[in-house]
Amino acid sequence: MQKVFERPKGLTDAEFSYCAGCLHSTTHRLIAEVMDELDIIHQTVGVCPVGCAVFMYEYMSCDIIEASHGRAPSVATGVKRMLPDRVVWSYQGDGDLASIGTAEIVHAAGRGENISVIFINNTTYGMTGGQMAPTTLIGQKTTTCPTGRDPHVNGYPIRVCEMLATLDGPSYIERVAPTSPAGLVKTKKAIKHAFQNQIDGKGFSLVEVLSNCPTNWRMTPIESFKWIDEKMSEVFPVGVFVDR
Ligand SMILES: Cc1ncc(C[n+]2csc(CCOP(=O)(O)OP(=O)(O)O)c2C)c(N)n1
Ligand code: SF4
Repeated sequence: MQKVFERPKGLTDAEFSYCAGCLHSTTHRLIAEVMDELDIIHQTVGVCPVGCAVFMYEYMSCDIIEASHGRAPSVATGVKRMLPDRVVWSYQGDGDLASIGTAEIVHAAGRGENISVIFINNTTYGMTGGQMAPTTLIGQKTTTCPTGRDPHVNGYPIRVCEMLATLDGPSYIERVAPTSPAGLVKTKKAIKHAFQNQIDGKGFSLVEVLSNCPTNWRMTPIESFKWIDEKMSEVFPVGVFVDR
């Protein structure tokens, strides 16, 4: 019998610890599929964040390094500069990348480091109980803003792609939403483009994935996909911001 669908080699046999319907799992799979297709598992180094993806080293077949709070782009920079023949990617949530690691991501992008960054924006600190993140939408309720984000008290959401796109360093920046079959195909294509850019020596790439946190959003997975498509993508529009 012909096999038409199988577990990518880029994933280990470990079971994901993510909540049901969480797009962290889907995005892991897409990264693994891209590593398979580019045949780069044995020359790849991933850098994990703090947050729910902290256990990513259990799931990926490539080498993985754990970085402390927000420091993943700096760790990835060090690895890539020491081992320029490796494909080096970081995987970071919005609490990790857009809050604690703001300086690291801005300067790695500004330097045009030849690394690929996968940025998971779920508008919340998932792992630590759903606190407000720099990407939390105006009016969105979280455990630390139970009446909804008020811009006069809590400030406005930060758009990472738009902000980094003002710099000369990045070679590729795209925001995607894997909430539909078409969105999944686009997300995988974007991740592959970010990895290929690095292999071609083009410099810094970042793919922002509009993601969900059904647990802390208090939604079913299907409701969370709808919320991404209807509410989140209004503030964080999908599209290509830089490709050169
Ligand atoms: C003030 C503060 N500093 C540091 C931490 C440590 N910490 C643990 S998980 C995490 C980030 C979680 O959010 P995110 O990066 O969005 O990942 P998610 O869990 O949503 O995937 C942080 C910052 C913390 N909880 N609070
Ligand atoms: S807490 Fe949220 S982000 Fe973390 S695994 Fe569960 S659904 Fe995903």
